[in-house]
Amino acid sequence: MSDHFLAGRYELELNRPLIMGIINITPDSFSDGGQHASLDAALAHARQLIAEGADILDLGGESTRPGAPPVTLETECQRVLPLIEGLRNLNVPLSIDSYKPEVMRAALDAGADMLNDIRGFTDAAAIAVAASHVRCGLIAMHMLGEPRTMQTAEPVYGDVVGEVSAWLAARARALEAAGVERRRIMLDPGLGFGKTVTHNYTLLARLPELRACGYPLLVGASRKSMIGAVTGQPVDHRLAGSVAAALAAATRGAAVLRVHDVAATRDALRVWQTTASFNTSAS
Ligand code: HH2
Repeated sequence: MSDHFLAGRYELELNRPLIMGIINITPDSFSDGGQHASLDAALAHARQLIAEGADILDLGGESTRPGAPPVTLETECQRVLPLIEGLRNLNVPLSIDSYKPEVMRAALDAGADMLNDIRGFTDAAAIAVAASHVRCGLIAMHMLGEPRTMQTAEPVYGDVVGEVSAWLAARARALEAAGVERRRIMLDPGLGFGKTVTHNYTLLARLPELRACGYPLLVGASRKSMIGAVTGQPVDHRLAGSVAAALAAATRGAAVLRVHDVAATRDALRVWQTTASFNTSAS
C-alpha cells in the first residue's frame, strides 16, 4: 500500500492517522445543522478546526441525513464555492463532500483538492470528473440504498464485511480503469449509510479485513446514531463515544478519521501514539 495519498496540491503522508474536520454549511445536518449555515460562521469554524489540528477539511453543502430534503445544484454551489475561495490559501487540503458531478467539477475548478463521494463514484459522470482532474484525491464511500430512504427498511447483508469490501474494491477498479492513479484512491465503509448498528460495529471491528483491499481507509463515526445506540446519548452528547470510535478505527489502521470534534480527537490520538512509541517490547 502506498504511504502517500495524492490530494490536489498536497501529498499526504499516511504514517499516522489524519484528522478530517467536518464543515457543514447546511441548515439541516444531523449534528450541527444550522450552526455554521452562514459563510462567515463556516469560515470561522474552519479556521478553528485548522488551529485545532485538522489535516484536511471536508466541506459539505447538502445534508445526507435520512429524510433531509434535496438541495439544488445552484444552492449547493452557492454554499460551497465561496467557502473554497475563502479557505484555499490556508495551507490545508480541501475536500468537497458531494455526489453531484457538476458540483464536483465546479469545486475542483475553484481549487478543491479532493472529492468525497458518498455514492462511491457509481455515476459515470462523476468518474469522468475524477479522471479529468489528474491530481485530485478521491474518497469512494459505500452506501446501500439512497440517503433519504436508506434507514427506512432494515438493511440486509449476507456477509457485511465481505460485501462492502468487494463493492469498494470494484469501485477502485472502475476508477483505475478510467485512468485514475492508485495513490489518489481512498475507500470508506460508510458507517451509518444503509447499515444497522450491528453492521456498523462489525465493519469498525473488522476494518483490517477492508484494508486488505490495498487502499487507505477513511472512517466516519463522529456523532452518528451508532454512538447514540450504545451510549444512550443524544447527538450533542456524543463526544466521548465519538472519540472512542475514532481511536478504535485508528488502532485498526484507518488512514483518515472524519470528525466534528478535532481538538478532542487530536488529543486522544496523541496519547495513543505516545503510548505506542514507548512500547518497545516488540524490539
Ligand atoms: N458521513 C456523513 C457525510 N459524509 N462522507 C464520508 N466519506 N464518510 C462518512 O462517513 C460520511 C460522509 C454524514 O455526516 P455529517 O456530514 O456530519 O452529516 P450530514 O450528512 O447530515 O451533513
